[in-house]
Amino acid sequence: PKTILLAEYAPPAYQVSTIDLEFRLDPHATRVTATSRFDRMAGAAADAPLVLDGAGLRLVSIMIDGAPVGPDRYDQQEERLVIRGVPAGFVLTVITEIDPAGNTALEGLYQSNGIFCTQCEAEGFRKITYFPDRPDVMARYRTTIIGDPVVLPVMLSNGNPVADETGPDGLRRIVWEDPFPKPSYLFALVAGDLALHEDSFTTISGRSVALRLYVEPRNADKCAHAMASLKKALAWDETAYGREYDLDIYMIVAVDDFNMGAMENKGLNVFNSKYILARPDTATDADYAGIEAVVAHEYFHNWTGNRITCRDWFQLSLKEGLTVFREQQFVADHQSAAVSRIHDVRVLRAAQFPEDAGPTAHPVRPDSYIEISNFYTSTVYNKGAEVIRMLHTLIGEDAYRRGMDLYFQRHDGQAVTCEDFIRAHADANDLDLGDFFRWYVQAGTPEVSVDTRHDPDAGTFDVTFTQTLAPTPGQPVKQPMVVPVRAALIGPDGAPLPMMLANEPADAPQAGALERVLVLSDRVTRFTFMQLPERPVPSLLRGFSAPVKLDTRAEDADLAFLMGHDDDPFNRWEAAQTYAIRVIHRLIADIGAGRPLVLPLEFREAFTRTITDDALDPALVAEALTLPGESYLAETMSRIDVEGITTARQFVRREIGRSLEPQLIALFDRLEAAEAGQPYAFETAAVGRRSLANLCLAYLGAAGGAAGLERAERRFATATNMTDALGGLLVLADQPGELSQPAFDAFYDRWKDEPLVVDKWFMVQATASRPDALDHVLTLMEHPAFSMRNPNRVRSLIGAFAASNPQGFHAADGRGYEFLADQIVALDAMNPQIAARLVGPFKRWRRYDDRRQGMMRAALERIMSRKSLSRDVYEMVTKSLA
Ligand code: BAL
Ligand code: ZN
Repeated sequence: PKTILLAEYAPPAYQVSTIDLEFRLDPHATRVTATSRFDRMAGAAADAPLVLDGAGLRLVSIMIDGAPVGPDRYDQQEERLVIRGVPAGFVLTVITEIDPAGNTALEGLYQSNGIFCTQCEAEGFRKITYFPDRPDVMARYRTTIIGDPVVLPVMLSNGNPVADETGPDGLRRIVWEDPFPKPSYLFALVAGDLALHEDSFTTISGRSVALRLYVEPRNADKCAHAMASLKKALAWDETAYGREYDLDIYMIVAVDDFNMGAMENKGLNVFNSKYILARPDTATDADYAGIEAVVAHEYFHNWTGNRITCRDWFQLSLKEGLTVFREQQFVADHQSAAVSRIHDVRVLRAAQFPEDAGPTAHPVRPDSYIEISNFYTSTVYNKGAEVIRMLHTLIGEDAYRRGMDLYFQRHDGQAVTCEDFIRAHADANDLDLGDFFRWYVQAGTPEVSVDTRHDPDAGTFDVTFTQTLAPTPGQPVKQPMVVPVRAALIGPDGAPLPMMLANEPADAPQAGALERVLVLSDRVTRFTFMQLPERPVPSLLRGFSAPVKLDTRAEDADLAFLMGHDDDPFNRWEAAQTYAIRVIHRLIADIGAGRPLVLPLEFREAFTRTITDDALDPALVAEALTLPGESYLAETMSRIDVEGITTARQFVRREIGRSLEPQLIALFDRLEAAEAGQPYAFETAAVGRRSLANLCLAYLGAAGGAAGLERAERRFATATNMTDALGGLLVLADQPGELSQPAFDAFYDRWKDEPLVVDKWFMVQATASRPDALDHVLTLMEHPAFSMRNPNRVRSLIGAFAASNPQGFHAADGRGYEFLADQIVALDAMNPQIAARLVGPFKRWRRYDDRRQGMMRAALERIMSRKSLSRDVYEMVTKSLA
């Protein structure tokens, strides 16, 4: 497979102004006629051939300006069609035939439960017709869909319907026109038997927009939350970014088989049903939150992605990082801001930090790829969002808005680069952001260490930051990054102190502020603060103002102080996490040395103070008391100790559950009583209460006491919403079979007709801690409800086991590795994108002990030895082995 390089980007020789697409729908033989107007670009050679992308197509015919083009004029290559001797301007008509029902890769046009639907990002359009399938070719689309109206009563494409008639043959022809030029990746078509949930929104300028949500008829009662989320998103983008929706119809379709979470096709989003369907008894609070976030995310793409798109796929973060940041701002404004920031950081640490430290580390703007589908990564999305957040922090809200306004004004209708985005902010505010751009081009997570020195006589407090950035594949030497550190100095009474820098005029912009943004731009940066006779406790990187690993070298006592006093809720949580990580690391060392395990008294006391403080927000208490996940703990160790992490973490959970049983029961009962009789509402306070109640139950379950298990059984059996039911089930799942199996059986029996709930049933079992974890997964693979063709199901069972059941996956006999390798090979023949995602758990193989390293490498080599691997899996495996 060929490596594509950013350095080799060249603009297309021909542009397309309009494309007229006609689809004669048939499950196995859909005929596609594409008629496009091409014009040679200024500067292109007169004999430049026309290069079209196409894959898996049956070519029926080609015409130029109505005249057939014979095989002597074109070469049909594996994924390209090259036509020679074309005029400067012409109309090309290509007829192809495709097999949607046989399309298991779910790229291009395929069927999900009989519904025709498309997924064209990044390079799926080439599986529909021959076309310059690249984002810098933007054309106006007119789409005719021809099908049997009895089987396909709903037929949709981008834009507005402009004609609709049923012919004497009984077939319906509907024509859609999208007035906005767009790249092929934003094309969409849907046809099937779908129920409509409709509403409307009046935009800021008074236009009425029809909002249409299409789902399979059995799901008609699960649309209200997605629709409410969509309306919030339309309103929010008007006030927060001054962006109004631009078409008369906004459509969303939910399908069960979907590789991604959702897709922002112009005016016609197609969604994984997981991010649309919700009813209190079928969806958890986390599902409700996910729906609100993803519906908003796809809507925000209308401006950041669709109106202004990427010049090439290396620029993916131009739209994704920015849109994730916009989504995060929206969520912070609608849910708990502190909790949502904690969640952002949890995701970053669990997924992106390991990626940055592993064999597939790449910059936010990658400079090479083999298969672009492999670059829909946490680095491009989540670290990309952190980069926009840092820009916002560095220049401030007003300057950021000026920069965004200029970006929209300057580049509307264009396909642009990350440089264009940063230049808009620099030009709008007369700033030099050249060094900041390093965040786009250098991979790796900077490590920042802090040294402090207090001089009571002089009343000065020095804070010295030292940053390092380790080499990553292809980048042996790095420049220092521009790191914004939001900071405060907390006095002994818990109040933040004025921050005066030495040699700073009293009227300097941030002089004396209680919180400041300190900017690190060199390897070592020192700040001296004045008028501090008593040593303050620094609160650094507040709100996680930069995606770095910060080592404050704080004493345990300082961490305990910040846990109780920091006025930044994120840093209170962070202090608790840092403290918990230290405790777990010390326990891991004790396990290694054969010492008896003891939970430190001060840690237990800090924990007790937090759960018994009624003044605290339950949601934040739940976050503070949730131990760092195993993946992040693994990330904090140079050599990952699988058994040590699990044993130490389990020990802490069990000890807390045991030693604080009365307090946890009292708190759980109080929270449950507060909820009793209340109808379910996805509302911040109620979500916080459910979250904390389930956490109490989890600790009680870890201790295994009768009172806790009785509560888990009762909650599972009597819950009226899925959040509570799952809270109970998760506790029962880790208990012996006589407790867990009846619960699983009852759950399946009740929910077997709800695919998204059945996914949960698979996932809870795949991640349960049980000695026969792999054998149980193998049994579940034979269950009639399991299917390799459904990505959600694969993620729920195989993906969840490999990524979130470390005891099972990393079992010392290596069977977990063999299992995953087998599944990757099997899936690669069906759905390469999903197969490549499953390689993820192998990527960190060099961080494990020698025996596991050997077994994981052998599993990767076995995959490599297969003939005809997809580009997707080939790239992930070769990079992992390199
Ligand atoms: N563009 C792919 C799906 C998403 O990030 O919105
Ligand atoms: Zn996106």
